[in-house]
Amino acid sequence: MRTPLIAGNWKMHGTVAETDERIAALLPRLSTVDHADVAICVPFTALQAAVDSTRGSQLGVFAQNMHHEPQGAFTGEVSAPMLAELEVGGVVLGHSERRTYFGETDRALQLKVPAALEAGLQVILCVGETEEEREKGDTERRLRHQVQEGLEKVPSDRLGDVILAYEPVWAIGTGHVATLEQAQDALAFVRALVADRDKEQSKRSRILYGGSMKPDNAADLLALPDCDGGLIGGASLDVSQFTAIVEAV
Ligand code: 3PY
Repeated sequence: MRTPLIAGNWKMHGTVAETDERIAALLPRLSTVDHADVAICVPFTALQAAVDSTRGSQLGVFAQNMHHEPQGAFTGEVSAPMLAELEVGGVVLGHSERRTYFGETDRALQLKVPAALEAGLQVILCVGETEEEREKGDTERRLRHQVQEGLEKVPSDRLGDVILAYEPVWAIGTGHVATLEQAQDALAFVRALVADRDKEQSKRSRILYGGSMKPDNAADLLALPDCDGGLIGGASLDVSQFTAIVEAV
């Protein structure tokens, strides 16, 4: 009932030329994929090229950040209507690298998530605990705070439109992956938090696992009852690895 989504988070990788090249290699490999949605999340400077070269294909294009205001004196920022104007399909919000290196707060995300939806963008809202929080037994408290704040201003009837990505911070870019039990517990907990707001909407919510997902662990993670896809870091830059993950759904 929920179409899985495999989204490649390219982070700060890819000139326009490299983006075109990678997409040209990817598209033929995805042409028979009808069991999952597939998207790439590219740097701002490559968005236009990615939109142009994926037009008419099944490959979606997401940005990796945006400001909550539609316009204004916010030097260096880009708004949701600006992304929508480029025909970008969605945006990743609250990735742990943005939280850690750029001070992105749950309060800021509370404004960004509804602003993105209002502009017609899909949203992947990332949540996840640090290693220290997990060791202290604070995982659920952290996830509760991030999910509740991030969704607070989303109208109830749109809750199921927000894609959530559970990404344990200690698994991002480290090669460490959550055990299947840790991942399923957290994914189910995230869904239960949406259900606290609206049970029916929580059945529509797509919840992804992110954090060192690779071809050799993807099938097991993607088979978890509450896993509706993956947000893929490093492996998404390699066309063969990314395709293998899509095929593992
Ligand atoms: C990773 O797997 O490293 C990610 O950051 C996915 O977003």
